[in-house]
Amino acid sequence: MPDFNGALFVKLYDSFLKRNAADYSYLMPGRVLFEDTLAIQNGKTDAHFFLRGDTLAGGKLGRIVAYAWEKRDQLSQSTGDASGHLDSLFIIADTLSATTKLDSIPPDVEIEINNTPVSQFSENDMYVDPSFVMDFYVRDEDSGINIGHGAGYEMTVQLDSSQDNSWDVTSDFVFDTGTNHSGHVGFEFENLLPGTHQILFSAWDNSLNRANVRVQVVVTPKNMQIIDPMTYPNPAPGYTAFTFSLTNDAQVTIKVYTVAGRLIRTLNGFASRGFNHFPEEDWDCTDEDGDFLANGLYLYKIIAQRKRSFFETEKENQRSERIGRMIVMR
Ligand SMILES: [Ca+2]
Repeated sequence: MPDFNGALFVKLYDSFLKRNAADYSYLMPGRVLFEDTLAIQNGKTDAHFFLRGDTLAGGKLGRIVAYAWEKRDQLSQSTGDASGHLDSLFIIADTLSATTKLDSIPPDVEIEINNTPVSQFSENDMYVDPSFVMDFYVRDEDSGINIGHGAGYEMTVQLDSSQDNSWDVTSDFVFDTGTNHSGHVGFEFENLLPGTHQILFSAWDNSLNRANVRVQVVVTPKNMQIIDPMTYPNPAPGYTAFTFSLTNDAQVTIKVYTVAGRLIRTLNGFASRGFNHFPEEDWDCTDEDGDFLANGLYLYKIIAQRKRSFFETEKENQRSERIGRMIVMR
């Protein structure tokens, strides 16, 4: 049909293999060698793909199935969908052919987290909520991306180098239309524990070169908390520091008051998730005018405002305050 324009889904299977059991024989279906959605222009399409001969079962019972649908606009009349299949394909590895270019370069992988390319934010910004989506865009110029070589050559996502947290995503991989050289796969992480996580994505090309791409993310809990606020030393002999732990990296403000409630000093800075000694070089117990505080009891308030992750807008539960007492005794 020369006026047919649309798309063709095509799937090629390796040959059925005859297996013999004790008193009967049966046919094992062949695995998928190639699968793609191709653009049809004026009734024609073509596909090129790469298979390694030594991974083929081979035989006389290969199959190809195809389904075509038309790209319709509302004004033109549809010529309808079409489907077809071909059995008994002869599948054989051409081991004599040496025309294939040697490919020793693994696929190139680009990663997005919640639709933002990882390359677009600095390492300090790799903060994510406990649930997030990653997309892996894979490209291989020479031999194309491998989705059909079976055990040992899967496309995988692995969390924290754990075999128990390794997922085969090969069947979710989608080629870009009309090529087996590029495509992408998405993966959703749900409710990861707060803290640092390593994510490893692996993909093979058809010459069996493997790309391993690692990303480190820091999962932050939703609620900002200040834990165990204290001063040390206390009483302060003329210097002291505020110590506390945080559930998230935060902008920190510490306000020091007299017992009558008069604000006499404000300290600002950043503090990290985990234990903090603030300020790093201690505070010399001076007020805003640079005068030493008189001996006695003081109150302080620590305010931590969570550093927002790259993706989120300001939320109420990202701020926490704690009040404490300290004594100056020189
Ligand atoms: Ca390659």
